[in-house]
Amino acid sequence: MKCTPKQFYWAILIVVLGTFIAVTGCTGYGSSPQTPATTPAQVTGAATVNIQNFAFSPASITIPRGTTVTWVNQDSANHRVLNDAGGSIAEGALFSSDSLPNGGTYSFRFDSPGTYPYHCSIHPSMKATVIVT
Ligand SMILES: [Cu+2]
Repeated sequence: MKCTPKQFYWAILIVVLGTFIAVTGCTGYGSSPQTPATTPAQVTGAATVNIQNFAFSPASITIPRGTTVTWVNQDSANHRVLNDAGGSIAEGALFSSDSLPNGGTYSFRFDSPGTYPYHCSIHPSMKATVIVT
């Protein structure tokens, strides 16, 4: 088929318009993907310290930050876990349990690296340390 100059003109126009619409209609698709915010990996570790025979076991525990430590009182006597930094949370202690009866538990999540000495406030000779890396 032989095109007249006018038909040829329209054919070019349609191709150009079609290309234009195809390109501009897809600009949203081609936009740069949103880079995900760099959030630190969620560490969900857990560790247990048993309280038995009037001692913390283990007396020294080393954990990665983000780990939740749970103390479990295996003794018949009550014990109370208290960070050495203060007599209570209000007085500067980072962590402080209630007086734990037999079977009682207390959990605290350590988010900052450091060395955290603690003791039993009922029996001050019971001393131990949590080391967070
Ligand atoms: Cu105690």
